[in-house]
Amino acid sequence: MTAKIAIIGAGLMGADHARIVAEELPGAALQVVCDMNLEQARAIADTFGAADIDADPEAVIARSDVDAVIVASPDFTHAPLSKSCIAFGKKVLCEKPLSQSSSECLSVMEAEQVAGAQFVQLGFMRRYDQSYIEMKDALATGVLGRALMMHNFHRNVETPAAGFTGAMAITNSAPHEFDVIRHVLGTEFTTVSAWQPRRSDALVAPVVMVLDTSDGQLVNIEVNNNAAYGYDVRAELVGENGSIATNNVAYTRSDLALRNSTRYDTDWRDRYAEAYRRQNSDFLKFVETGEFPEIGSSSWDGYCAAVAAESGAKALSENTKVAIEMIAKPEFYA
Ligand code: ISE
Repeated sequence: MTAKIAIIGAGLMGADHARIVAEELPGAALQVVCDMNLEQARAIADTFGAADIDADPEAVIARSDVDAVIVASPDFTHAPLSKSCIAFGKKVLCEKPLSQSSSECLSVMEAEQVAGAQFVQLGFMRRYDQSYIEMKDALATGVLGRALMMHNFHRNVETPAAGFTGAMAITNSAPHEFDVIRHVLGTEFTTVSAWQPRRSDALVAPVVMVLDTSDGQLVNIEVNNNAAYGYDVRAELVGENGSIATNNVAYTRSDLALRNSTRYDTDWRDRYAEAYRRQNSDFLKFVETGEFPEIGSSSWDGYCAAVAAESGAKALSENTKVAIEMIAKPEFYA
């Protein structure tokens, strides 16, 4: 049976999800593209052959010809739309973050628990990236010994919007690190400190965070939204016996004028293309079987990322080390 999927939000990520559903997900059909901007919805629908367009997300979620939903609208709509999907018994792949407010994440968890099943998979796609998969496997086999530290760099060419702040680097970009680090290490964060160097211009400066984990590891995260040279995400996990680092994907290297060079992607859609494809095909299995994907990110994970982000933003604004305090993990998400 073909799963009919609606995409809510026809921006950058909505368009990418529409392409994946239409071109890379056998067993799924792109049913509706929904956006307040109907022209934009029409353009994406025509490009990828969607059956229909709409401007009202709630009406789309309710439609009987929609089996599952991908939410790629602005951040503040993620939790309310996920809750509507739960109310209509539809599985939802929700772009990150679930919410920038941990209490709103709790309300999504509450809705799932009342409904008695998981409905929400979060778009923390790095869990599906081969480099992080190999890093997690290396730790699990024991070859690295006990994990001691994880170093992380997250660099964008430029900020997504004018007015982007250091706090937004923590609440909008760093949640990817918060999620994938918890996933790889299998531990929770306990404290966070945050700093920014001074730039010579008005652009937002990088944010550097240091976090402790419940298992005594130290983690550092640099988020540089104005790195200028390319999209560059790296991580190194250091164990007592050795270390493992992620590589960027480069299929070729040029040797020219006494130099060799490789290229950078301009943003995450190319760098993580395969991770998105794997993530979305796992979501399709979730829709078909009702079984939550083994490595997928749940609303509990969205809550954990939101608590870390809130604490990180507080650490930055108050220039102090902040405790990361979470509720105990509900049995429901075990
Ligand atoms: C951005 O905020 C995102 O949402 C992307 O998924 C991420 O890869 C990018 O680096 C972030 O800055």
